[in-house]
Amino acid sequence: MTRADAAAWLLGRDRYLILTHRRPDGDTVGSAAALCRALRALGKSAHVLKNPEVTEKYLPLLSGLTVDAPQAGQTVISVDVASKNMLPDRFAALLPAIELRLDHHAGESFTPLELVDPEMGACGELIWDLLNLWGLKMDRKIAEALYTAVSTDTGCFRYANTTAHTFTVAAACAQAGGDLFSINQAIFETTSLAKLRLSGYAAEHIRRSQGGKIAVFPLPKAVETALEATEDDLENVSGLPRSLPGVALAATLRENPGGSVKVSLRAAPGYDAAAICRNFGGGGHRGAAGATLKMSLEAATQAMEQAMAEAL
Ligand SMILES: [Mn+2]
Repeated sequence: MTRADAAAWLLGRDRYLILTHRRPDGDTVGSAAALCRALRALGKSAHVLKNPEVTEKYLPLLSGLTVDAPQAGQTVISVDVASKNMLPDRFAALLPAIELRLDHHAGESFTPLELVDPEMGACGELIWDLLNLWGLKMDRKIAEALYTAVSTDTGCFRYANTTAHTFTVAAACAQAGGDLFSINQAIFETTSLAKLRLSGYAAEHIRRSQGGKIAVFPLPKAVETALEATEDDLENVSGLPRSLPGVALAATLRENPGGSVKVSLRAAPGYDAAAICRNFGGGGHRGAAGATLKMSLEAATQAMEQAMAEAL
């Protein structure tokens, strides 16, 4: 679909139920909140399906917008959900009901209709384009939701996915009266003791190879527990190995409860994180991608080190 197609399609329907992804980040939550408020401003009924994994930092964005359970006859759409595996388990039964996916991940198609633009640094940028097509003016709450979406997915406008369009959206959020300073303080400046301890652990356990071009950070579940790290504390843990000088490919590996290992891979410009992750059934963007490996943490770490070395 083009943006105009999606805008018209959304205008022609009602009773929206918006789905966010597993381990929800600022982009999926901010995009869902902004789209929900925009649809309501258009006179539609719209809700975001409650995702219990949303952390305290992003929960206020969804205030007054969520419902606990789906209802019959709703128009179900997803935002920032790259693949059906990214749907929370409790949303799985809704998969056949999702009519439209709004996203910026190239990933696999899993809905009859989709508006996907991998050129966008954040899904929130796509939502802003829809608002413009509808001629909607952002209010402060929409502006703060969209700013949260675009700032988090671009690492506060530092990652390679940041474009002029990203800044245009951010400027519009400022113009609409969003309290951007408070968002920046809460998301990018404030840290926690657990986060600082995590950095300390990372400094001692990141493994470097290929002359420092590759860095991997295996993080055992037992360590997360011992450091009392919450999902908020761990949100940007994949940035730690990448922060070392000279690193071209950086992977952070976390143990899932079921015994599998979740890999977050980051690549410097000129390298393709998604291509490496596809070897393991995953995917994503050139700069940032992920995969789930059904093996021990140590075996997954070695498998990633080998795949990354081959990709250099
Ligand atoms: Mn995103």
